[in-house]
Amino acid sequence: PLPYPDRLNCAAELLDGTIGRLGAHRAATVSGAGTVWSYGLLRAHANRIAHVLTDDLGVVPGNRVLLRGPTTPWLAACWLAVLRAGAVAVTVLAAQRPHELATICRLARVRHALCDARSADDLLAAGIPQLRTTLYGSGADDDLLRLAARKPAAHTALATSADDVALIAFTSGTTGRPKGCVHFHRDVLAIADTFSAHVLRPRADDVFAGSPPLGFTYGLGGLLVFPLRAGARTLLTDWGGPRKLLADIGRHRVSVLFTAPTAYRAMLGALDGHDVSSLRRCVSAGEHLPAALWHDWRRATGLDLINGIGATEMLHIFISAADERIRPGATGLPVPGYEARVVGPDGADVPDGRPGLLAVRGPTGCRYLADERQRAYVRDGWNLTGDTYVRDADGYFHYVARADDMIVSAGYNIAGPEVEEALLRHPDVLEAAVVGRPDAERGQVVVAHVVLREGVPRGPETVTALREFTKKEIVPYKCPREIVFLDALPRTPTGKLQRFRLRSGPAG
Ligand code: 3SK
Repeated sequence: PLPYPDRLNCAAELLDGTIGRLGAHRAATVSGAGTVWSYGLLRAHANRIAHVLTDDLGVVPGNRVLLRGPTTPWLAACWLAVLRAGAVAVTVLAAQRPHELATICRLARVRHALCDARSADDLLAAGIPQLRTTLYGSGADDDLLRLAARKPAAHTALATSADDVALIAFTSGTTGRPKGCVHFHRDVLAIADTFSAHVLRPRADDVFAGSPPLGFTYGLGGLLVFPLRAGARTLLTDWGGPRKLLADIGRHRVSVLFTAPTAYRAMLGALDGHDVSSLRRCVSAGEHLPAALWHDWRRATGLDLINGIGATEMLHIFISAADERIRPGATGLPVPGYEARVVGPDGADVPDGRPGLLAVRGPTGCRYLADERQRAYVRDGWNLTGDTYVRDADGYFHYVARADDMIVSAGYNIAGPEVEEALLRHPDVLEAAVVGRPDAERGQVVVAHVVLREGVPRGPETVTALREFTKKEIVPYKCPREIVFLDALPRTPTGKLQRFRLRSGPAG
């Protein structure tokens, strides 16, 4: 167990703790426009906002506060303020629409919202009863930042318990029905003291950047919690595509990068003329990382991608590997502090080399907010993530597919990601998603959805070329029966593929 005291406020640890160890003057955040805040200034902003929350808005410990806005240092200051005040942060994505915001507020009993003025329309349009929304960045008299400017820079963070709720992170998974995942103050530090401390191993002189938003726990950990715990600097700006991220890496001398395989692939296609020599750690999570992409990134940059699997339910990454432990194509080993197994439907261990369900446990875990799906996710203290994995004889974990994405065709089990990897090795293929479509004769048939590189014709000659190609790469029974060309694959706002939409047809 991690040695946390009973009284613990993670936001105080991330600010006062880091300042106590390293001083208040070092740079903490950088905005997209290049404005740098020191740790001292970030704490002062968070403290002033905490005063507004408690003194002006009537927020009391345990109240849930919705946070919505683009990724900026102000959003980070609001998040820290909510936690310092002992309230609970419910950070949502800018892409979430009014009905989703209303559902989240209903499920989490949210009564207050702090919202960037640029993201206000959908929240106000949601017409959420009893929600008191305070805007920041509006310039109005009652703007949060105006109110905060009148408050003292000093504030004593509430002495929350290590097991008090710090945040509720919503996931709609890849299937649509939102679930709130409850995480405690100790969980926020635990992700920094496991994956970050033992696998990522950041330094105080690092500069973090990446694509996931703070409303996705991948971004919250990678771009806020880990850098603050390490006393490092973090660039807080929205994802603006591969070219912008590459330009930011050069401009801000970014050394630690958090993004997903799709973005690494897109960056490879846009690398020319960009200086990425400052990078030293590149983390890939959110989706399966094919071995071919790992090698392509290494060839182009000289850097070894640190693969990992995380989940909103677990808060962050629990299987990963860095440096000499990396095995391209494998996700890695359990992060120190976590245990992982591969089990059958009865919960018994499956022999190494055979596919089964991934089961993990460690300092963080799933606590769904009043949701019956908790029973299926946590069994006998093990979290069943919904992924099919194989563990090899050396203890490495290899991703096969999402458990509900296995295709059974004429009695054969086919993992969509293996077929996708084969397609992605073809130079004309930019993205691929493979699903099973019901078929009277075979049960299911393999259907590939492909995004082609610019300029490649979408005609039958490309279909034939891709089918011939995959037949040389994988056993023929796994090859797609049908290939559909799309402009883009359907994804969640956090970038995860929504296969269920492809199963019901490309327009589904
Ligand atoms: O959902 C994910 O894929 C994820 C990955 C890394 C860290 C956190 C999360 C939620």
